[in-house]
Amino acid sequence: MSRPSPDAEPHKIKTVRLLAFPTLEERKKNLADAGFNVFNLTPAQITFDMTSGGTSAMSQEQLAGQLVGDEAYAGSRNFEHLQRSVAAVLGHGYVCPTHNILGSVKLIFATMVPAGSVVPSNGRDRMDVLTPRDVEVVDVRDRAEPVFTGNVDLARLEEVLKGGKTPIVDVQAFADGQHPISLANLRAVRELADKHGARLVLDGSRIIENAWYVQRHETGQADRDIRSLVKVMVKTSHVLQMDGAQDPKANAGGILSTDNPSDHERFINEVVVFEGLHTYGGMAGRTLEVVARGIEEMADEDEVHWVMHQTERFTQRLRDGGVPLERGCDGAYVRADQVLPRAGATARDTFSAALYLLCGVRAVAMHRRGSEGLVPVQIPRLAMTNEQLDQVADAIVSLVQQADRIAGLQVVEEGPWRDQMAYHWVFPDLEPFAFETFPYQIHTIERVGVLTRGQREKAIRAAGYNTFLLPSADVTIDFLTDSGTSAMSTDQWAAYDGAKATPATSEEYHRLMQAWSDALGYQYNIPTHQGRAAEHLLSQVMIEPGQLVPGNMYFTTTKLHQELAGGVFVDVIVDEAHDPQSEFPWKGNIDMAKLRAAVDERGPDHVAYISFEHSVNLAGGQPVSMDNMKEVYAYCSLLGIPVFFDATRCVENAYMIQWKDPRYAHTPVKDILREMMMYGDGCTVSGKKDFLINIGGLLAFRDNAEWAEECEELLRIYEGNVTDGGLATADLAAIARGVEEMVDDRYIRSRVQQTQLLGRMLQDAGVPIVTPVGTHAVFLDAKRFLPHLDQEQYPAQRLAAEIFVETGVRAMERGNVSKGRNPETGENYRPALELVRLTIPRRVYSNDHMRAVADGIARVWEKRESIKGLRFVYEPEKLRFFQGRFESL
Ligand code: P70
Repeated sequence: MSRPSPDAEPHKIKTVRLLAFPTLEERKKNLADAGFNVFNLTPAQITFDMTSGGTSAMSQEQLAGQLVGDEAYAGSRNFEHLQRSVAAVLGHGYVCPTHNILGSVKLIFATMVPAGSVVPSNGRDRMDVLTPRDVEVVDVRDRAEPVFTGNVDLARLEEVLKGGKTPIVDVQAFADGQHPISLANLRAVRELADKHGARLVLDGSRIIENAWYVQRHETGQADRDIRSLVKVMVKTSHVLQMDGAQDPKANAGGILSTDNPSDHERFINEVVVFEGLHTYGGMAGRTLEVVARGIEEMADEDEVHWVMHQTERFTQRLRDGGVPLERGCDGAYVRADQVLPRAGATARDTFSAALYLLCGVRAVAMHRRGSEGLVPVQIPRLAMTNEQLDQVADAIVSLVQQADRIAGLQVVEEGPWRDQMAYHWVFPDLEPFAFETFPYQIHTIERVGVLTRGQREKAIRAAGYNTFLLPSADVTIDFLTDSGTSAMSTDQWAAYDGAKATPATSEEYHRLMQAWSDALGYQYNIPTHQGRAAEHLLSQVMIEPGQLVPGNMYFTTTKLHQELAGGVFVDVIVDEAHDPQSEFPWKGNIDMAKLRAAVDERGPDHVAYISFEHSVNLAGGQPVSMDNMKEVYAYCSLLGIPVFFDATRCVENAYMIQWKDPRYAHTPVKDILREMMMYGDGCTVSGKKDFLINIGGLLAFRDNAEWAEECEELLRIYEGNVTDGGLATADLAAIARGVEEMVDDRYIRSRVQQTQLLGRMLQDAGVPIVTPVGTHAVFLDAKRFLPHLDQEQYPAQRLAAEIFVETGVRAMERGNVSKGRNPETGENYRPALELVRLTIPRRVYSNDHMRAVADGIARVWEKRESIKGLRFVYEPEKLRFFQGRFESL
């Protein structure tokens, strides 16, 4: 098939689960406590748990489905949904739910396979549970077949069938995770089964992966989509069994489906004995729903191709690094016996223990002890980025290179099952492997828009060439803003769900007060519904009409509220901030000379306060240096002028200090932030950015009770109660957690470095951007990008539209359109900076997304000369950038 391998996830991250990074010392202790058997470790002790069963990231629709499980004993609507999705996707008319794949196996054997039967199978991994059932399982896998290594040796099968003791033929799609079967072979098996009166039972737990393999490698199947291949495979079997925790991406559950009413009748009469009733089969209602939705979604072509691309890439990287392995459909199966020949019978568990010791990754062979020396390193579907997988692969490569330092585990306790094993070990002296990656895994995904170029052309015309007017469902990668767009963590959701709502005082309020004062060190903390609400209160309380408010570049809402209170904004930012090509590292700084001049001209009494923004948004996310904060504060406090921070992006600024100021290189961001905040008297915050929440704001004062009281008075009038600021109790809980997560050094480093990465890739392609790259966004310089367009032709507006058409990326114009017209002359302002902002939401996109964006914009850059300007067809008087509409010149 000519389909190119995908360049980035066809989805964004909806919810993250934070990862643990145990130190080497902790890993040693954990291993010893676990009897050196990594099966006994828990996820809180593990960085990456490389197993695919029940560990997939769900879609947001599946997650939502958890809450519509109707948990009825009989005839639940979730069961009806399951019937519909099985019929639609698998094509079977009857379905019997089971608690998991073992439940399905149990029903089949109880109803169809009498003791003493001979069961031919192309898989080995069910031997553990089949042999104790007094059946003989015969391996009929065709070892001579090079491509479809899961094919059944038909001659051998016929031989077995002729013995007359074979009621079912057991065929696994992607047997043991490693061996795909061809459609032609499956059909031939069916014919033989029919001829000899046996049932073909297909284990479709990995049917998606098998369908993908058929599409790629079987003659004549390249043009069929995954969905139709899945259906054909299912319809070729008599009975389908499926593990809900594999392809349907649930955390448990299973199904048995068929078209044969009498087989179904046998299942449902047996299900009551072992599993539950035929309409829930041992699954919770919510699991039924998640499985039903998972089956509906699992054949999504783009998603399947992404998952398989990840697997191939991962395996290839291990191979390139010299790791002996067998390829799997869900990861790599490492030949531990070849890596650690001296370890003998304990090679697999020794490999697992050594890998955990090296880097905190768990890869574990489970079930019964056996002779095959493979350790599965499976990829939890959709849950990891390529970058994380690359690093896991590199860690394994490093382990293999150090293999001669590793002695085998010594058995202390044993049993037939792997979980019963316990060992002694002398820790080998390994060079540890440290991860440098997002400190979270993907917990839930949200599918993104997948319009064609032609459809996007239509969409942008319909939106009047204004990216604000595009429906987000049409957008592939949404870089409009980093405001309110963060992915929440599962801990935040847990706090959110656990909050006890009240319009009065809540535990969540107290917790939030504690979190804020821990993070910022301020005594008086007032919640608001978002940033501009805090700006409103502060401006009303602190500004007397006619007073100056010097600040380091304006922000729209901030300046508006200062002006509504009668203040006069004066820009005292350093000159370098206005130069998109200056490499000055602290372009957010206040120019002391400009500040002194403003104060001297009117006298300190006529200055309301200093409006001091961290990581200055409109300058390009440019940081303020610690020295500058100190100097401004030292100067102002002598004169009695208060300093208030706009601390909306204070953590990003703190990270820039850690990164760029050698004196702080080893200071945790949490401590840098506390020091920064000491050089101010209070702050306003739009919590929708750095504070990792979707709604909320803060107004805080370091120690001035009087100001706080006056603000609270206004808060009661305009916002809500002093104990919620107009926010839901649940959101208070989510903010409190977000404030703890935002100062994690790994997190904030990966956040800002992702922005840097995008900037570097664009620069490498020659695209003109504002430098140095700031913290939350990369700004394209539209004047240099489209020099043939006059500012009256709105080059930044057109560029943003063009980027959407070429790439599906939504950006925001920050130039002539945003700045507006001079009310006196009616002329456009023609600002110095004519920019397009690519703003990166937090924890939402992978670095592959960044690469896709950079490649797409590079394509626009290549054809820049053909890009024409725009003219207004509808121009609102105020804030015209939100609703304005254009047509192409
Ligand atoms: C953005 C957003 C909001 C913001 C900010 C700073 C430094 C205060 C606020 C207001 C949203 C936005 C707002 C107006 C025009 C365009 C976009 N910035 N201070 O995308 O906070 O939105 O919570 O009231 O950046 O940059 P809030």
